[in-house]
Parts: sequence; C-alpha cells; structure tokens
Amino acid sequence: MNIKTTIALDTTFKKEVFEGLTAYPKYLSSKYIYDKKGDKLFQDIMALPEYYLTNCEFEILSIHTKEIAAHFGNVKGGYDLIELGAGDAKKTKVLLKLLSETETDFIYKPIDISQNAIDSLSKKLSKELPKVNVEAEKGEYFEVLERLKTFKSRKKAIMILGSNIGNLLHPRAIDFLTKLKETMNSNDMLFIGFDQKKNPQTILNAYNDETGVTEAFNKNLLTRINTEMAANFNLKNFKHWEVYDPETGTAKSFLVATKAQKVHINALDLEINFDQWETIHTEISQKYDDKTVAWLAGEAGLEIITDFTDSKAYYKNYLFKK
Ligand code: AVJ
Repeated sequence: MNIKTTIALDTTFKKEVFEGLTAYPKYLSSKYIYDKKGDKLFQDIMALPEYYLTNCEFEILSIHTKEIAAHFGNVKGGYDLIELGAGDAKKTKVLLKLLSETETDFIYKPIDISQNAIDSLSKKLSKELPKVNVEAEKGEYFEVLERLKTFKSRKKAIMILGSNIGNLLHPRAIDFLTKLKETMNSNDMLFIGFDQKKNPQTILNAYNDETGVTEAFNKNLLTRINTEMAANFNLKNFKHWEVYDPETGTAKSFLVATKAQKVHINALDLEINFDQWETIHTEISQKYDDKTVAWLAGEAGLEIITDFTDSKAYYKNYLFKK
C-alpha cells in the first residue's frame, strides 16, 4: 500500500465510499445522507402528504400516551427515558408533556447523530417543557449502546421512533436488537416503531414523491461526495428509483445512471466508470408484519409485551422487555 492510499481513506465515510463504488453492483450507505442539508431534506420528507409514517406514529403516541406512560411506570428513584435518533422529538413531546404533568420522576436523554438537532432540541424543550429534566447527547447508535452498558443500575426506557430500524436488513436488525437487549435489565423497557406492510402503492408513493424531495434527499449522498471528496458527480445524470417487494416488505432506493459516464473522486484518487443504466443502491426501508417482528424479537432474545397501532393500521410501535 502506498502512502497516498493510507491518507486517502482516513475516514469511514471515505472508506465506505471507496468500497461501495468499486463494488459490483455499486452501493452507498444511507447513513451518509444526513449532513445539515440532508437533515433539512428529511424534515421536508416528514412534511410530505405521501410520507404517512410520521403522522401515523404521532397519532399512536397521542392516542396511547397514558398507556405507554403506565408501562414505563413511575418508579422509586426514577428512570432514564433514552431516545435514540431523537431529531426534533416532535412525537416524543406528547409523552414528555404527560410525564411532566403527572410528576413522573424521569430524565429525558435524547441522543442524535446531529449536534445541530441536539442543540436546538435542548433549547426548545427548556422553553416548552421547563419541568422536564433533559440531558441530551450527540452520538451514533452503536457507540451510544456501548455507553448505555455502563449505567446499568438505573431503570431505562429506550425509545427508537420513526421506523429507523427499517434501514437495517434483518440480520443487522437482529444484531442491533441483541445489542440493545444486552444493555437492558429485567425491568427495562424498549419501545420501537416499525412501519407495516400495506398497499404496495402507498409505500411506493411515500418514497417517490411528485415534488422530488425524496430524489433530492437520495442525491444528497452524491452532493456530499462532491463537496467532501472533491468529486464531480453530475446529479442530472442520475435518476432516483424506488422498488418495493410486497413479499419481503423491502423498499429499496437506487440512483440509476441515465448515461455512460466517468466520475472522478479526487480525495480518493479514484475514477469510477458507470455504464448506462448502472445502479447505485442507496437505502432500504424495511416494512414489517407481526410475524416478522416476533421473529426478530425471538432471535434477539426479546419478549413483546404489547403493541400500539394507528387508525389505519399503517404503523406499529412494539413494547419489548428482556
Ligand atoms: C429515517 C430511515 C425512517 O426509511 O422511511 C425517508 C428515511 N428515506 N424517505 C425511511 C427516508 C426516504 C426514513 N427513515
């Protein structure tokens, strides 16, 4: 290996871009969509009429607030309400409000990969829900899980909303759930949102909006490579493409090269060849049913206590214990 290669692959982002774009078929990880612009585009997606997930989960948390709070309990010594990927906590606020009104002893620990999100959330919560004790942290899921292991003594309720788990293929989801379980004590709770299988057209529309917000979101991967790795992707030469397999429940996003082209990535000292109609697979958004969630839980050694759904049964939040 020459020195240049060692320097060029100095971040995981670069390493993964190198791996994914020199593989066949090509792929990139959706976790890299989320820089400042990607965060904003995802906010825009959540406001799309086609993107039903957010409203459904909001409805679930609004209707079943009391029941969810009762499951978390109001224990002596209090508990930590840990939210992984909290974002703007729009949905969680409904629950926080109730917990605060019922004088539940808890600390809200929102965790997000975006420092931006963490800062504005802490500020907003101190104004809107001043009685809630907030300790926000920046961090990645798995890195945070490691940290969670170290405070095993206090009761925990862990929340993961937004069907974020859907970005993981089943084996990785099982691995994730297993690691979560390993951080839990027997009275800890785990509350996770899983988007459900439904009319395939409804799902396709959610990931293929007319206005092109999802396309811009998907293409932000290329924009990031352009700006952070001095590359020359021409966004116009790629088309956003979504497929959904109703049998497996897997929605997949692609960027398809509409013409043959070469792209140069300076920071990686790499030239990438695209044939016409060659693909880059960028994201999976897995859809679930009860059988699949029960299987995942079983593989991870978790028990389903109950689940909550919206009026259209588009979405479900499951409550697990160890
Ligand atoms: C944030 C992973 C839940 O897969 O539905 C939205 C991301 N991608 N539109 C999802 C996303 C395209 C979203 N998650």
